[in-house]
Amino acid sequence: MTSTLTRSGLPVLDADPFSPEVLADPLSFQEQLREAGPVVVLAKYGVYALGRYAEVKSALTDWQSFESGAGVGLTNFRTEKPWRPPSLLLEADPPHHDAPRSVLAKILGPRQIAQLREAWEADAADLVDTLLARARGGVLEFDGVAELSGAYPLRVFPDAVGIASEGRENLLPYGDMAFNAFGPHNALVERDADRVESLSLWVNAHCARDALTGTGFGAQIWEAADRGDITHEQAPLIVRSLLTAGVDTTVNGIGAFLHAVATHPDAWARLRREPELIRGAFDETVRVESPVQSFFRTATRDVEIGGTIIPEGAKLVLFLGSANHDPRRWEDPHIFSLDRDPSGHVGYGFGIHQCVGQHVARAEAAAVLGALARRVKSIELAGSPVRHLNNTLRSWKSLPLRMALA
Ligand code: OVM
Repeated sequence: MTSTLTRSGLPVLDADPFSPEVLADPLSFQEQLREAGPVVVLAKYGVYALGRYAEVKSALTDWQSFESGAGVGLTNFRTEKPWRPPSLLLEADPPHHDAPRSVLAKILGPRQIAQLREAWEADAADLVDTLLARARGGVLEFDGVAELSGAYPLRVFPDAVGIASEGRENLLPYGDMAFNAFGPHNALVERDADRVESLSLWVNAHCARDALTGTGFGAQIWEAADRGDITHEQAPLIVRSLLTAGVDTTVNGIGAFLHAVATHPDAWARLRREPELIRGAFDETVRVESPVQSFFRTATRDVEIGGTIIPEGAKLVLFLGSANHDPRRWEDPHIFSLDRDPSGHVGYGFGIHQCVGQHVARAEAAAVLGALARRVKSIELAGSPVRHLNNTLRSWKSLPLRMALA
């Protein structure tokens, strides 16, 4: 791998962060990126890249200079057509961004989500009990993705939004497609080209008012439109954000946690003794695994960062996963540790776009991981886990686990 300099003295990397090899194991690319300099040019895509914690965090904070409205993927919405109408939250800037954001932040706020806790814990207990009933001699081998991390969010989140049961199998493929779409038009995007239309039709149909039952998050978004907090035209697109970003993210966060504890038996033993540490442990998982690896921004002016001027209109990619492994910020950054304070990590982003669903993610994780901690004495890998590749997500396709009942 080469690292050369442009005429302005800027380091250039030829490596492709969206290649199958780097997606499968991004740590060495990330180290190369951080070591090359605070701002690097990715030759293959002609974009700037940030891999160090300090610059990633300051670019996330400075939304005036680094806009989201031109898209937070490689595609520049000012010059190229987005694959779907832009998100009113993710792909928008103040002032347009603010009303949708504050409506959704209230609906998904910590108090609101705390009210779901008992029901979600009961659902988690039920899922885990049914799974563990298959144990023989107190031991069970199973796929942690198929049976736990990929199952639990689908069991609670679509109900909380208020969509019908039929067609929920479309949610994970749609999210996978949306997260791939932030990257380049590579084989991962091409593979789903013939599904974009049917998956989008299904998701869009479920954003309509009459497709959303009862008192769910979706119905509450429409009620906010009735109150005039947002327009009725905005409501379905805000529901679409929930259906896009609400499932794959938590599936991968919970999957990352299962992998972390299966490979750190002492941590699991401690979490069983001190279950109040589970929430912090999940945050450490989000830091170390960074289920969302990267997002792009676009410079709104010639703007200096890390001693480099990024020209107006240029795209830059912010590697959240790399920032979360920057040794300039974290001691032994690659190590999952219950003794570390992971706060300040950028796994949920930072600033005005920081994950609006993070209380949902934490509540789901706490429910399912708490249910496991009460019932399972030990967790270990029962085979080699297999990665699922995505241009943005760090994901497991399968996670063979062996659990011993308490
Ligand atoms: C959205 C959205 C928000 C966060 C992540 C994301 C596909 C989408 O508002 O649609 O990834």
